[in-house]
Amino acid sequence: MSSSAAMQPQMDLSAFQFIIATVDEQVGVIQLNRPDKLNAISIPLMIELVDCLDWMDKSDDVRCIIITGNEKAFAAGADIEQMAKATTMEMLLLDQFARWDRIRKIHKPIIAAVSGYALGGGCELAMTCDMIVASETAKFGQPEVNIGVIPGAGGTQRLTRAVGKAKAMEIILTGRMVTAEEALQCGLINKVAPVELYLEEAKALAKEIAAKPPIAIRLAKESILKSFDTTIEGGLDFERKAFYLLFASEDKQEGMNAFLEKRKPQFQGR
Ligand code: DAK
Repeated sequence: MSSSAAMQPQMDLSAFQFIIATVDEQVGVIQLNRPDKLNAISIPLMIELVDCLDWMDKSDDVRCIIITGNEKAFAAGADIEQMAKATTMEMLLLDQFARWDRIRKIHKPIIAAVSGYALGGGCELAMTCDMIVASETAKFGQPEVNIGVIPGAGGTQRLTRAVGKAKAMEIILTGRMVTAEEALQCGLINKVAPVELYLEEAKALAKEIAAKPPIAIRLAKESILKSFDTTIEGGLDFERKAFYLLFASEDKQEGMNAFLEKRKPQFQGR
C-alpha cells in the first residue's frame, strides 16, 4: 500500500440514512434522500451530508463533487417541523452554522444538480455549491418571510452577490419562486437541461473538471471565492501567491511538459 493510500480516511458509504453517496470516475455524488419530506434539511441529514463531504474532500478517489436531490425536490428548505419547536437559545446552542461553514470550506469543486424545489435552506445549499446545473422544472426561492423569518444560511448575501440588489430584494421580500429559465437569465445558475438530462449534464461538467490538475483547481476555487470577501488589491495578492505556489507542483511540470511534447497530460494531484 502506498503512503497516500494508507492515509485515506475510511468511510462506509452504505451506512447513511438520509443521503445516498456514490463515487464513479472520480466524481462523488451525494443525493439528499428524504423524498417524503421533499428533502427538507433536518439536522441528521445535515450531519450526514457534511460528514460525507468531508470524506470526499479528503479522498484521493474524488476530484469533483455533485450534490443532488430527486426530480421533485433538491430540498424544500430547512426542516420547518424542527424549527417550529426551537427556542432562540436552542438555535444558538445548537450552532448549526458550524456545519454550513464546513461546506463553505470544502476544497474540491461542488456542483449542485437541481430539479424541482430549491427553497430556503435548499436554495442556500445550492448557492453554497460552486456551480448549479438545473432541470427545466427547477424552482428557486427564499420563502422564509412567509414563515416569519429571513434566510439564515447565507441567502441574503449569496443571492445578492449572484443576481444583484434589485432582484435579490424582489425574490427575498416577496418569497416568490424563480423558474430555471429566470434563474439562468439573472446569473444564479450555470445551465438548464431537460429533466431527464440535468444530472448527466452535471456529471459531464464534473468529469471535465475532474480531469484537470487537482491542486490548480483547488487554488483557482479558493482564489475565486476570495474575491467575495476582499479588496481587489488583496484578491490579486492572494491570486499571485497561489500562482507561485503551483510552480512547486508536479502537475505544473506535467501540464507544461505534455503541452510541449504534444501529448495528453497525466495529472496526479501532486
Ligand atoms: N420542512 C419540513 N417539511 C417539509 C418542508 C420543510 N421545509 N417542505 C415540505 N415538507 C413536507 C410537507 O410537510 C409534507 O409532509 P407530510 O405532510 O406529507 O408529512 C411533504 O413535505 C410534502 O410537502 P407538501 O405536501 O407541502 O407538497 P406540495 O407539493 O403541496 O408543496 C412546497 C410543495 C415546496 C410548495 C411546500 O411543501 C412548501 O411550501 N414547503 C416549505 C417551503 C419553505 O418555506 N421553505 C423554507 C423553509 S425555512 C439555518 C440554516 C438554514 C435555514 C435556517 C436556519 N441555520 C444554520 C440555523 C433555512 C430555513 C428555511 O429553509
